[in-house]
Amino acid sequence: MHVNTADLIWMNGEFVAWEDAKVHVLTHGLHYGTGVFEGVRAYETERGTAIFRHDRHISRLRQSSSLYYMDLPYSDEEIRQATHELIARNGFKSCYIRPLVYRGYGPMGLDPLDNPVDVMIAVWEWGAYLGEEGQKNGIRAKVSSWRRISPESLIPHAKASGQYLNSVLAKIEASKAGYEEAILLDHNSHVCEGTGENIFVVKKGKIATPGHSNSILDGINRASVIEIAEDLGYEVVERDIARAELNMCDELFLTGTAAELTPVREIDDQEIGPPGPITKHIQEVFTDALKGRAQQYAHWLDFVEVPSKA
Ligand code: PPE
Repeated sequence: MHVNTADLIWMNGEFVAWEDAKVHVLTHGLHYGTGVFEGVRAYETERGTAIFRHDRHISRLRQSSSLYYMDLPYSDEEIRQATHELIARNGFKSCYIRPLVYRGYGPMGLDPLDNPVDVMIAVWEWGAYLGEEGQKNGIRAKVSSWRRISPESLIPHAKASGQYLNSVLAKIEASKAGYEEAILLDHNSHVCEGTGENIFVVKKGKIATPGHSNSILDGINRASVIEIAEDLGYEVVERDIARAELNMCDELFLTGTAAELTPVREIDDQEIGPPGPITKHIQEVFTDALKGRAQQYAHWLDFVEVPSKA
């Protein structure tokens, strides 16, 4: 997917031109994957540009940093303000936001503790991650031959750069085989998540999603969708999900910042069907929440002052 460029990127406290936002080739994170990041979205709403659950994303960024022994050298408020200014100065009404905290240029070798902790924030315009057609009518997914990273080797709860090699392998396998997304099982062969999305299974009106001990990334949209579903009166349980439940369910959908809520209409060449009533119901309210049309969830929005571009 090609990146739509913006004018400016925020790097270690400064706004630099997109094409000048460069690092040294011996940057630690480039060699060893020692970085953590976030994926956040800002939407155009009637009351202006709003960042969805910004506080949650910033605290997960700090949590991921700390799990990898990095001290985030900016306060939550500094990160928040930098993001606001970046969106405003790039003149975006809606965009994807990518903060990255990484071990920078310094000593080589696996002990990173003497390397600087560098921080950057980039924003760009990013459309439907799994396609507009997919978001509307559902995607075709395949259970990956790769297992999701195990907590015995890495930290599923951290959104860490190096850990994404696991998602990259699964994504390549699925796309080469002609599917839009891969679903990974955890190290105990229970359903875990997509390469960049959490997963929900609907059967006989009840909703289930893998829990924290299933090696998931604790998705912010996952939490939002659980809250919305419960508010709508649906029962949501977090539990182990067997692989076959993916084939036997009535409805299946994914959630994530990039993917938002994307239904799955086919798994391993078996038809689940077009998006069902529960998926559509939740998707509608969730989309309203993202776009600032749901008063009930207005407290999830962090508004940005964006002057119109000169
Ligand atoms: N699991 C994984 C592995 C994951 O990467 C994401 C987000 C989620 C679950 C959902 O989390 P949340 O966004 O908090 O609801 N994936 C990000 C990266 C996508 C990318 O290609 O880069 C995202 O959606 O921004």
